[in-house]
Amino acid sequence: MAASGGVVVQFKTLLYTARMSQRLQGFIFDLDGVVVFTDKYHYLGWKRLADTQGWHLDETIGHQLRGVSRIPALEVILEHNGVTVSEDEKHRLADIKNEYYKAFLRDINEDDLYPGAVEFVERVRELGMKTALASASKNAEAVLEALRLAHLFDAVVTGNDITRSKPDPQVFLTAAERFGVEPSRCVVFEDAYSGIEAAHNAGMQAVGVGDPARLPNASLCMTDYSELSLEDIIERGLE
Ligand code: B16
Ligand code: MG
Repeated sequence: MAASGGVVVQFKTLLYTARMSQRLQGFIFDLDGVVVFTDKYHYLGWKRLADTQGWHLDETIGHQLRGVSRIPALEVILEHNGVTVSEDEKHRLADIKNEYYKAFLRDINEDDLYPGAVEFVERVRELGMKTALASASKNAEAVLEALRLAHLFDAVVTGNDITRSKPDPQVFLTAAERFGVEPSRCVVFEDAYSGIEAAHNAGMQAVGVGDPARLPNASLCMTDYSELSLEDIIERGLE
């Protein structure tokens, strides 16, 4: 009994040492545009608001809204249009956009999932990594629930848990704290320029999800999860 107990202890020590030598231990996923194509519905919600107000909004401006919290996103659109409104009016307009967005959410289904994302998160978990969902969206829980994704994550941080918009690192630092991994051992998957900045501001590495031309600040960019060599990333990080 004593001998087999000793073997178990040695095995656990070996496993622990192997884990500690790994560069990464925590994988943090943004939601909109990374796990689910709800980024499209955010854009269409803003576009509908802009059209009703007679404001210009195109996809180039739309990309600047990625990852940006609700009121700051509205302020980007107002600034592009040279429009000034009161704080109360900003909240009224943002509420209207949110209703448009929620109407799109009523119909979301598995076709809205980013191909390969769920399988990728499952593999990450099988390899013993901690996983977190970190989104600026106050609607993130509703999306996770509608698509039954919550079980994939050890921690979930949403727009309801944070007070500062990306590029502030708050959303990612909160995720790291919740799943108990040092920020320097975390990697963030992000579709937003501001989100990559936020990851770097948190002292984390970042994989850009989307066109590298719009994510020049990411050290690695991809559009297909099956392109990534997960074991290499875990051992060596992105450098
Ligand atoms: P809500 P993410 C972000 O989510 C979206 O990219 C961004 O377009 C949106 O304005 C923001 O959430 C706030 O969303 O209005 O639903 O609270 O990309 O951080 O998952
Ligand atoms: Mg996003």
